[in-house]
Formats: sequence, C-alpha cells, structure tokens
Amino acid sequence: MEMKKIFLIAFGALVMVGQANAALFHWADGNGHYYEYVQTSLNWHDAKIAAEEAHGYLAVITTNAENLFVWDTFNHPMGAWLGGYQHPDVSLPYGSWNWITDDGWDWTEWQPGEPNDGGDGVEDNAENHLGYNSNYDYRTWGDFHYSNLRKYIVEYDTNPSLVPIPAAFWLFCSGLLGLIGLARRKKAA
Ligand SMILES: [Ca+2]
Ligand SMILES: [Ca+2]
Ligand SMILES: [Ca+2]
Repeated sequence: MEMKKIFLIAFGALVMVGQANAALFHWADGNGHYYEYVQTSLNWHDAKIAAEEAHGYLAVITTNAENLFVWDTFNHPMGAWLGGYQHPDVSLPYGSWNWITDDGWDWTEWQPGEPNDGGDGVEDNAENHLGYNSNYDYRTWGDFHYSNLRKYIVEYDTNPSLVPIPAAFWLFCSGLLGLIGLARRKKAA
C-alpha cells in the first residue's frame, strides 16, 4: 500500500473518531455534566436502558438553569424523554413523581394542564413518564405513556468519551505503525 493511501485512511479514521462524540455538550458553566440528544426514537424504558448502556442516564433536570441549558443547547427538543417517572399506583397526576437518580423531586417545569394522565381517557394513570411537551415550543414538561416512541436526552456526570477515545486512538496508532513498517519492508524487498 502506498504511503499516501495509508495517510488518507489514517486521516479518515481520525475524523471518524472525532465525530463519534460530536453530539456531546458540556455544561461547563453549570454542574460540569455532559448531555446528548439521541435521535433514535424509543419507548421510555428502552431509552432508559440505552442511556445506561452508554454509561449515562436519562436527563435529570433539577434546576431552571439546567432546564434552560438543555432546551437551548439542543434547539428545543420538543417531546424528548427525560428521566422522571411516577409510581404507577398513584391516582393523582401530580402525585409521587421521582427522578431515576437520587435527586429529590423539588423543582418542576410542567406545561400548564400537565401532568394530566391524558391519552385515551380510559386507562387510569396512563401517563407516568416524563418528557418535554410535544405541543408547545417552550421548555415545559408533560407526562406521557411509556410506550410512546420518542427521542431522548442523556446526561453524563463525566465525559463518557474519555475512556473509549484514547483506547481507540492508541489501537489505531499501533495499527498505523504496523502498516508503515510493512510498506517499508515491501519497498526494501
Ligand atoms: Ca442533572
Ligand atoms: Ca400518571
Ligand atoms: Ca400528559
């Protein structure tokens, strides 16, 4: 393989590594956490599992500042899942909401009229999961049925790319050195 080709491949791989986490946003002026708006639509439970498999969790929005940061950073993610849920035995729409973390349910930003256990009006307590409201272009929340397929916001306490990227990078470098060595040996032969 020509050196030129090797370096073109190398450059392409580096660009790909760089872009793999391009969707991460660091709230440097706030809690120091990282956020990602995942564009795959899943039900609430599957979104929760996917976030955890990525070493994060569905976003837990505990202050007005955090809500503003997430809403503006992701350009108004209407309808996106967040990490709030309600105990299914509670009959009042407002009662007994929780975050999936240990954070207290202290600050809220409900859309007026939400939570409403809306849906078809037949099933009691039908809407027990939290997301940004999907009807108004404003940073307020609604309760939704878990089976809705929605995009979702992931929050990370620390940068999740710090572990995989250096590993991938060094693996890549050692492969590149091997290729260069091979090319040189071929030339010499
Ligand atoms: Ca948070
Ligand atoms: Ca409910
Ligand atoms: Ca609702």
